[in-house]
Amino acid sequence: MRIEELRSLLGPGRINEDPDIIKTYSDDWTGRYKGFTPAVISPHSTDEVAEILSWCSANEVKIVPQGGNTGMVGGSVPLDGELIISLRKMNNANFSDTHKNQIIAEAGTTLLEIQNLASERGLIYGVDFGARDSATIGGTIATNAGGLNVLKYGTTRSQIISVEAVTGTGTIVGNLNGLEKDNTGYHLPSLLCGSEGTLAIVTRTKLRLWPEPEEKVTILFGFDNIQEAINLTEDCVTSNSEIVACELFFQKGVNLVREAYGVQPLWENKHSTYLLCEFAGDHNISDRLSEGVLGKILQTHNSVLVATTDGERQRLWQYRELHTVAISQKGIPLKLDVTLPLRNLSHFLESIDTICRKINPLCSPYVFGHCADGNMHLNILQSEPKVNALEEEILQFVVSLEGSISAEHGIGRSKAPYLHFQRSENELKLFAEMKRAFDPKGVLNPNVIFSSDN
Ligand code: FAD
Ligand code: 2HG
Ligand code: ZN
Repeated sequence: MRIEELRSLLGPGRINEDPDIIKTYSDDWTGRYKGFTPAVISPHSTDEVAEILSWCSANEVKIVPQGGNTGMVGGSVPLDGELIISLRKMNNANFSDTHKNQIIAEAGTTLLEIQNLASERGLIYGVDFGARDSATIGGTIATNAGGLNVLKYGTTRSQIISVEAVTGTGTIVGNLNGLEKDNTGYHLPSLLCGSEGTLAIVTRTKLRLWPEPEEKVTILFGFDNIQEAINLTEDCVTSNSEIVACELFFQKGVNLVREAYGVQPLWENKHSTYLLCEFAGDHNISDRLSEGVLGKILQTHNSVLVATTDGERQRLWQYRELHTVAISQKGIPLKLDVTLPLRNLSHFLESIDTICRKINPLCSPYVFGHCADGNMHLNILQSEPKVNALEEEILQFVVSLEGSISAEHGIGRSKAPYLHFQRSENELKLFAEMKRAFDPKGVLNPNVIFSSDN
């Protein structure tokens, strides 16, 4: 590989070959994917991204786009020795001159930087989740990240008004016009959301912001069975327009969070199931909550904690948000991220232990997730050596229940061998043709979404 040629094209300070530094880019957050790369390239502008990709294309050099490297499906890791292009140096973000409720951001800006900027104008960005301080806006577009507030604001796809990107040949496409209505042919922002760096590298975007709610109330419910929690979820989403989050988790996960962080037990550990609901809107939400369906439950259900201040709300959220890190402290889990229709969710949740133990009696599954979206995260500790059998059996089960094998983390490398469980042969052929149109030399993120097994 003629890295020197690329260095002379880009100028100094763009290419890092220091083994100690590039190691930190080569392994992923989960610890499951460990790659290797000759160099990490850090462009400072869209034109530089275009230079890099046109050089890669001309020389047929494969390259992996990377943002915060917090992805959960191995999509940002150079498993076959590819170059890494890191967008982290491109991290400017400002309010748009043309639309007061829009931010124009470079791809490497973190979610937290966007959220902080939005709050300067009393606005919020609709996507939020635990990795907010490292995940980048480019990475969230590439994975179409979901998170905690999809119920109210939608996934990343619903926040992106315009996008600028560079295709596999080094061609700059898109615009930053920020027009809410722009039906001029194919919609590039929609197409690139969820494309996982296989079609183009996102360089800049225009994001839609929302008015900040005046008040938030967070309520934690303890239950003794799953169906009760699902019923309450359905009641909330059908009767309350102020609900923004509805998160499900279980005592087994709370035990791990308690062990890792020493948080207080919930109702003396007597419940199996927890539902965390958050409401946001105009002042006096609590008064409105005391009316209607939810009001009855609040009056009659014994295990309810209501939080109205930021500190109290955060105290309740930590039981849910710390699951991922607490699990990682115990080992490297097999991670599955699936959606089930709500009508099939309790059957899935009640079956999962038996399915896992049938394949590997020693494995230890943890489940938690975004209940209103039917999106469950299944983290299986001690999954070795039957990882593939576990993945296959569980994902087939999800498909048989009319669910999805990837809810919000994407396909990456880890789910690529299973994409045909859900997508038809005709669709996969069309995907391959789209990939060829954007990246004819196949330099961008090889083996992500597309697997040689498909
Ligand atoms: P990376 O991990 O660097 O890359 C992810 C993918 O995007 C890769 O395929 C990469 O090649 C591609 N990519 C990166 N940047 C670009 C670009 N500029 N152009 C084109 N392709 C690019 N995800 C959720 O959806 N919801 C959650 O609730 C959630 N919670 C999380 C909590 C924790 C504690 C952690 C560690 C992760 C969580 N994630 C969640 C997963 C992860 O943060 C998201 O997938 C996020 O979108 C990845 O962003 P990133 O910048 O780290 O991307
Ligand atoms: C969450 O919702 C994230 O907390 C991470 O999507 C899920 O760790 C996981 O599997
Ligand atoms: Zn999630």
